[in-house]
Amino acid sequence: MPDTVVKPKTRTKTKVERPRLHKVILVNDDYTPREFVVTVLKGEFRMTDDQAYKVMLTAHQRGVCVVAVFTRDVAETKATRATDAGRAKGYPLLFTTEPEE
Ligand code: TYC
Repeated sequence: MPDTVVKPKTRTKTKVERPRLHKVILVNDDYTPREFVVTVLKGEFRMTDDQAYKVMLTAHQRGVCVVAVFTRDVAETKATRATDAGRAKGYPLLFTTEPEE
């Protein structure tokens, strides 16, 4: 009788998880002109005039507004660029990021 050869039946399942998305958040302040906020939103986040105005107004009225969600790198880069655009003009305009739940 030949020895019984037991082949282990294992399967390797590769699980790829989607990268967590991060929100870019616009923070209100008392000094940055509304029109400038709209210009930055349009330039950095490819928004229409209408979309940008609504986001600016929501931040103005409620204190903050979620602008958009991206992968972490993109969210951080855009938030930094948009904040720097304000700083270059001497405004305290601030964009922050936080991971989505
Ligand atoms: N509050 C500013 C003003 O009255 C306008 C503003 C809106 C600034 C949104 C920042 O995130 C902001 N001039």
